[in-house]
Amino acid sequence: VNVKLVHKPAYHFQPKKHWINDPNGPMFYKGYYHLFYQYNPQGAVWGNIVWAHSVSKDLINWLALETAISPSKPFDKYGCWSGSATILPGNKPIILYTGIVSPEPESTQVQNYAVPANYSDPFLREWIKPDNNPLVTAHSENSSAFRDPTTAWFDGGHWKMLVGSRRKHRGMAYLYRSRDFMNWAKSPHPLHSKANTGMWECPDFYPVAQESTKGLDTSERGENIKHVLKVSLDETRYEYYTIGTYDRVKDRYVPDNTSVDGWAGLRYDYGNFYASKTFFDPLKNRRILWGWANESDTRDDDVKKGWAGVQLIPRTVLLDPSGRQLIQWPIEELEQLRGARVQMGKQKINEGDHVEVKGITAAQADVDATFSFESLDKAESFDPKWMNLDAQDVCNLMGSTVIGGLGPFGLLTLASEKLEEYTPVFFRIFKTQEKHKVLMCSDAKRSSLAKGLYMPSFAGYVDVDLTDNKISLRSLIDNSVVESFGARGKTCISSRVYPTLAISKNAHLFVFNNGTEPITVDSLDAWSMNPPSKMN
Ligand code: DQQ
Repeated sequence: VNVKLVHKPAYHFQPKKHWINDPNGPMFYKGYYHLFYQYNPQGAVWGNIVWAHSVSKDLINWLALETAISPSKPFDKYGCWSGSATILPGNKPIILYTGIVSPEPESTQVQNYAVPANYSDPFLREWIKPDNNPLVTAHSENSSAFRDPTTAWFDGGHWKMLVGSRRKHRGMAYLYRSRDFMNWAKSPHPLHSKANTGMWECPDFYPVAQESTKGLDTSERGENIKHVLKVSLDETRYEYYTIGTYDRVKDRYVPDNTSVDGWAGLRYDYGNFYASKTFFDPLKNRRILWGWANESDTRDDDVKKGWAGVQLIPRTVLLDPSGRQLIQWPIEELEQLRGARVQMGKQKINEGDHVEVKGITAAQADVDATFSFESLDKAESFDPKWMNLDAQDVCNLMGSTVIGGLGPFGLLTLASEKLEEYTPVFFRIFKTQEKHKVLMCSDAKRSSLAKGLYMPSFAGYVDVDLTDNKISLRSLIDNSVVESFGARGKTCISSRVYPTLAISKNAHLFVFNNGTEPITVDSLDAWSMNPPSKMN
């Protein structure tokens, strides 16, 4: 076994070696998707950050290009941190990014721009950082907490963009406006802020359609549009989003009263997913979300492996018809990597059963299952004490081996033959006063026999009514990645796990049920996943 490579994802986006973090400046230009990302060209730990660059025709097969932006000028001498791309009129991309102008620990931050050297090159290989940089410097803002400019939107007269920040412990997104994209003025108040959330990294702000499944360009205006504001919370390393209304005259954003604004807010992903960013894809009229998953082994492991960090599979993002949340789904292009396929016929899974899904490479697979049950009667009651806990704490208490009524049921991914190791992805359905509550878990607790790993019981609730007594689960398994989508993308959870036995050919996949109520697998399709080829 090659210890360096055994956990390396095969079909998730990753450079050959070294450290990667945030996805930056995703965009579509002249037939190609571009992805930039924070990268350390010198090692497998964070540092020496540049913008690495890859292009693709389908978001799956990639070609790595030269570094796009790296420290060289006074305005970015100590680092080229995260930022975004905007397509200006005449199909002219421009990048806004954070430059670091003083060494740690201050790491003073300014906002810069870069433009392509040659617009006729669809790969946009070479980027220029003009001498009138920086465009924006901090004044009253805290200059050590002032970064990650968004894609700009045009309101008819002005370009507007956000920069993430904080004032003491209040997280905020400052709004800047400009007529010419060069001279920027800060709006008298932030677009939005929230007490006790700390530094807002990588804000993202975009419109979503209320009565259509089309994604919207960032500058789109009109009827039946809501807005999404997502922030990445530096202190806990998780993100939350709200859905709300944007007043483009007052330049204020107000979250709906159905959206919790703060630590307990909705998350794109209840697992390992951070510094995400969306972009509008004009080719297929969709909005696509990129998110980064870091490692959850040790820093020493990363140095030994020679690589760290992965981009999760890009997801299309839509507003749920309820208007209360988003729906995410892996881009359809992923399906081209599906190889050998197995199906499980309708099958009953009784309490204590686990049934193997054979005939695929279980360490690299795409699994899509729908489970059904006779009724909700047997659901166990939800302990009111748990109302004050995170879903993650409830999953930690009520794990996959704790017998329940309706559930726990789901998949045992990356399992060793005798179940010394496994990462269960499952549902557990509770009765509450009003109706019921559905918990979804991706529990790394038993994922590995190795020591020193971070093995959290990630979990989120799923807002479904279950009137048809059915719930679906899709998991993308990729050696050390388990990326799962509950109820067709209502709740998503990504885990990073490092089995010692359940690796390569020795990894297994099972369906299980540890609830007293029998579960039926209505359908289950599983595919071995091929690695992408280089872009051709
Ligand atoms: N990563 C970048 C910052 C950003 C942080 C530096 C989020 O710009 O705030 O690599 O992961």
